[in-house]
Amino acid sequence: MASADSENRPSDHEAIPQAVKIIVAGGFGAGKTTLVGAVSEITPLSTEEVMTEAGYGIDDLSGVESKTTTTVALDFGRITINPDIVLYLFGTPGQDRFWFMWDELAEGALGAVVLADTRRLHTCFHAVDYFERRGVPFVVAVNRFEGSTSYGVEEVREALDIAPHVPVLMADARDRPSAKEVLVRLVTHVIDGRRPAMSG
Ligand SMILES: Nc1nc2c(ncn2[C@@H]2O[C@H](COP(=O)(O)OP(=O)(O)O)[C@@H](O)[C@H]2O)c(=O)[nH]1
Ligand SMILES: [Mg+2]
Repeated sequence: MASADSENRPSDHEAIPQAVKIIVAGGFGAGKTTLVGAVSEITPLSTEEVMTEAGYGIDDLSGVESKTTTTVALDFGRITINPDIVLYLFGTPGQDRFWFMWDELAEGALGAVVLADTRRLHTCFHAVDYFERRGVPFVVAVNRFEGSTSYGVEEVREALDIAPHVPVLMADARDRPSAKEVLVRLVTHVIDGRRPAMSG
């Protein structure tokens, strides 16, 4: 391995540039704002608003009726994974009526985290499908909510029809180490995917 410590700029030989954009996606109420807030070193910029009639009858609240705030535009946070990699996190707005923003968000993204809500697994179908179609590498983080059926990782993989090479892991979006582990797993997954098979 060539040592290029004097030049700290990313070169096209490196698999990962220094500052990378990561998308945090998942259904409405899956824990996106929570995850970005749990790991961010900077006060996460969030545009959380008390829900108003704007979403009445439009946003699907089944399963999360107690939720009174919603992310209007997006969550933004930053986390340093190691001295070489700083992640910039962009949470997607969960509401269906903001899907038009996804292409904008996905532009230049290294990868994505899809938060799967165990109460409403179907709410992350769109995100899984979207990243698969766009070829954006992603991991699925299964958020365990109290009182919900506790699915195992393999059950969720099967239910969402996730390809075998895509990591699916349990997580708690409220817990910093857990949320950070999800991001590290994503970065590792991206690096593995970019590395030409050169084992041995
Ligand atoms: N039990 C549990 N609750 C969570 C978890 N992540 C988020 N929550 C709670 O679920 C609610 C919705 O989370 P939020 O981050 O606003 O969801 P978002 O719509 O995806 O941004 C909040 O009250 C969180 O405290 C988790 O991993 N486990
Ligand atoms: Mg939110």
